[in-house]
Amino acid sequence: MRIAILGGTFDPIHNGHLAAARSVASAFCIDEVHFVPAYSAPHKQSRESTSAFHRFAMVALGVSPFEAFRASAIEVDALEKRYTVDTLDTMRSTYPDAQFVFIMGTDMYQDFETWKDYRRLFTLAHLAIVHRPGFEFRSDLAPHRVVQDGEMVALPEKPAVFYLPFVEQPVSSTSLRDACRKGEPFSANAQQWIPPAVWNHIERNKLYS
Ligand code: DND
Repeated sequence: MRIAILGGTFDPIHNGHLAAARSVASAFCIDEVHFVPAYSAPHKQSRESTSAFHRFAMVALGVSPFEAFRASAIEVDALEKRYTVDTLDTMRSTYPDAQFVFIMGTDMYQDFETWKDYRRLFTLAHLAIVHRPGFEFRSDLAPHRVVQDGEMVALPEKPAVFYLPFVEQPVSSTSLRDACRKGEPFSANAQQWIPPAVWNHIERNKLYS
């Protein structure tokens, strides 16, 4: 089985996350994509983020239309900060026969050396780095292969790094939160980037107003 993992704060999840995950799923013939909301992301102050429970709920609502997508509670269940290296170790013991692809945007890959045990991360899973507009891909960190749009890639036995330059999703959770706070007409634009069920959850719980 091939499992892709998209870790994030997801405050909120948006169509850019879903599109990036779909691109990776089709390039690598992925069976399941696990979206893993952080209880408290290692690089952020937790007071900056919406409650982990609301963020998990939004992820569950956002992924539900997609059969291969899952909302994973592995990090929120911990009720404390979890590092990606620990999450991957847990996933590997839960699914001993699976191959893993960890997805991240070029923004996150730029500071990858600051992640806990980043060298070991290269050995625990394949890395699929998706282009994020405004953030250049760092080609100096590790040998990598560039994946073309529409290409189907056979995963090698040994974990490798792949770059998907064709992902083009000009959106961020920060700008969506700001637009919601400003109200109309900004929030109407934001709504186009947010799955309808997630939008309802935000509105009913006044998450960003
Ligand atoms: P974010 O806060 O960036 O999540 O966190 C990403 C992941 O990195 C989380 O799982 C963290 O636990 C992990 N992390 C960060 C730092 C240190 C360590 C771990 C460590 O273990 O030491 P967002 O919700 O903002 O974004 C989720 C993902 O989606 C990110 O990879 C981001 O780059 C990507 N993304 C986009 N990709 C393409 N186009 C867009 C995107 N918007 C977000 N428009």
